[in-house]
Amino acid sequence: MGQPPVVYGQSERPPRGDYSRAHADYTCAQNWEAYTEADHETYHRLYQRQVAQLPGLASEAFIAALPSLGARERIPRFDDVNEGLYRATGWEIVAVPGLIPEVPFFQLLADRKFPVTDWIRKPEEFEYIVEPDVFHDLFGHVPLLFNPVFADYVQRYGEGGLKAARLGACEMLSRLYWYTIEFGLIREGGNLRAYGAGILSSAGELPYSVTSPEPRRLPLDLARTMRTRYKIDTYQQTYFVIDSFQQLFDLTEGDFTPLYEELRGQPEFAADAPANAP
Ligand code: HBI
Ligand code: FE
Repeated sequence: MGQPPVVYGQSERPPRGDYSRAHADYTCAQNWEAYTEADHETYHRLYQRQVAQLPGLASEAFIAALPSLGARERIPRFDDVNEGLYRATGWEIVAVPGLIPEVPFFQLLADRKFPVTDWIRKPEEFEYIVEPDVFHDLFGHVPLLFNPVFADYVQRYGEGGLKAARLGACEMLSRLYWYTIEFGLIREGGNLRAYGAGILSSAGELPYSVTSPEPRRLPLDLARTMRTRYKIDTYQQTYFVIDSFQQLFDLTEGDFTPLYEELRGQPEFAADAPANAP
């Protein structure tokens, strides 16, 4: 694994991670001993800031599962998280050096293994990083993997990804990932809440996504989601809202092959297209 992979959404800048540490499936050992006191301090500060604003903005399922990550003061050992996670849903987290190519990414999800980047941002990147780090991957993604229905959705997404790769439909399917697992909103007991990891790990986008009058919030619709472009360097201009994790799981039950065929002939929606755009 000498060469770092080229993955979607990345700039010309080479990725930060050291991919020579990775096995053929892109996983590596979590280099826990290498974290410095400053690294743990960065994690602690990010955690504190985020946890303080979860009530009223984050999904109850997320809030309930967050303590399963362990003490907030230090970057957890992934093996410790796995004891509880495997017991809860049969999922495990595995360390990776950073973003990995789509097919190995989908394969890990299909095997109920969630790849978590093991390095943490530098203090000067506290507010914004271009690549996902351990705070985004762990704090943002892992709590909901303790939810059985959501966990099954992510596995099925991985299986669908392997199929989409064979059909040349990864771009369409990646938009579903983006608008659900990364930036999804859910209606819980009549209230809007965030469940997407990109939102939950962002201090600014968490209140913005739930309360700002600016962005569009549309009911999740597979075809619309797969046709809607997205921005990776600004808050989202469109969010898709679900009513339950069961809805998400049920939506991905069928074979997407005919849908991909149909959508190939149709124009895309801009990231900020109005709800009734043609
Ligand atoms: N790799 N580590 C990592 N994390 C991701 O979220 C990720 C990835 N590689 C590819 C990828 N996401 C995207 O293709 C998703 O759209 C599926
Ligand atoms: Fe993510």
